[in-house]
Amino acid sequence: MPDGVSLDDLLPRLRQLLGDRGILTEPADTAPYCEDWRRLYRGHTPAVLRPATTAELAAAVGLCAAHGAAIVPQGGNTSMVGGAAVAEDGSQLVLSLARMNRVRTIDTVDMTMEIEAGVVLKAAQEAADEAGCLLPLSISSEGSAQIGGVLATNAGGNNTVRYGNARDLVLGLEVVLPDGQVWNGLRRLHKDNTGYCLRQLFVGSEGTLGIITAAVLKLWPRPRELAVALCAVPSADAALELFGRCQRHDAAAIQAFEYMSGAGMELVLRHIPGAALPLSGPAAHYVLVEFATPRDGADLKAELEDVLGRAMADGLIGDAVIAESGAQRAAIWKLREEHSEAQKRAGASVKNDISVPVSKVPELIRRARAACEALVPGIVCVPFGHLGDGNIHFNLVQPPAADAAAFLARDHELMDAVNAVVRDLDGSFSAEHGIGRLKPYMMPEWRGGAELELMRRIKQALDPLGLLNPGKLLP
Ligand code: 2HG
Ligand code: ZN
Repeated sequence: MPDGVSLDDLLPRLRQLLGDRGILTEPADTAPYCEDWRRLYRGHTPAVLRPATTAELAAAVGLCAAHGAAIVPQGGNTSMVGGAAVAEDGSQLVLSLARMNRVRTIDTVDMTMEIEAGVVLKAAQEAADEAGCLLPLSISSEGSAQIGGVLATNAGGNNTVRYGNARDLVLGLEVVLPDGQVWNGLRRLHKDNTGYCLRQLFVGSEGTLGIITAAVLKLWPRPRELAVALCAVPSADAALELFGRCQRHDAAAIQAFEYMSGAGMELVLRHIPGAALPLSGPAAHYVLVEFATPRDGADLKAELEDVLGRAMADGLIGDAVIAESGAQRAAIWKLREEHSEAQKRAGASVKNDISVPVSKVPELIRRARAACEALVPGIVCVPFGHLGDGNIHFNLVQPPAADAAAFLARDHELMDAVNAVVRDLDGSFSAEHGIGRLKPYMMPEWRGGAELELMRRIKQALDPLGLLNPGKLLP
């Protein structure tokens, strides 16, 4: 704890406020909150706070502020950049949103859902589905990630190509400010020009400006038809050309357009039980394309067959399969969604969540691969991701026989080499995972000058004591 913070006084008060279910202090209970999904950071905390309501949360934050105690807000703890990692020195309390997990309302006329921050994304999707609607946010960690964290990091995911990023789905927010005040901005208006757009300030702020406690999200009609295909393609250039053809065929039908490399697919097939390649053999590059529509009788499968058949005749596709059932669709998506897990099981890895203009994705993959192979011979390059919006996860797995710690010690060198290519292609060093604790050091070079200065002023105005998620986002 920072000087002057008395836990002896604060913790009993927090327990009184939140009740025994609302505070964990035993090391065995707090441990799961102190390690991130990638196992890059292992910290220590005197307490995990688990309020059940916005009022409880606000009162707890107010108490912490009065005591000068720092807080790390935490949802599903699935950050790829240590966005919810707690410090090693025991100076920060974890604030878990997990108990605030109610879907408050779904309005099928306004096509909105009001939902609490601790609802797991998959549960939110299912609730929307039961109401005949689609919540189009879809990310690989949706079985654990919670709405609050998803919004605080402005997650992107598989459907950005059609519906935008998390921020594009937010109509309203409820936020607890660093001093414990509650801002209720749970409006569900599509037009509301009444000053600064505060909700967008909090989306993507990674828990450094306020704690998102609830949100109003936009919904869409649930698709009646879905068609998904897995294609083996000869090159990333062919994948890009195929994307262009799908767009020209029917841009509005594309719900996802994902790229995978042969190396990534190989890791999934090796490490993930039940994963099987539904093609005649392995390939160097793959595309997963999904069409969806709320229209009845659209026959999207025939549409997809038509586009893919012509692309095959022109040599853009070597082999392809279109799912015939929901189970086959899920099996194809599993090959894509298990990429991170397979990579984790394969050993130490360095991740680059980068974006470039869509047209430059093939060049990015080529040049970043050359740069990394020159630095670490035998390195396994695993580019995959959201080709349709230009966001590639240019991930790197240690050479099979290498020492994991020695490989990880070179993470900055590898990330900087990839980022040099990204910069040259007018891209971004963080597309959808945020900055967290891993990447603040990159901010001055990429966002320095007036941009970083503005961010610092905003932080200072909202959280002058620097108590919310210290050490994240800003250098
Ligand atoms: C995905 O697209 C996630 O599956 C995770 O953004 C990517 O492991 C990663 O780097
Ligand atoms: Zn992704």
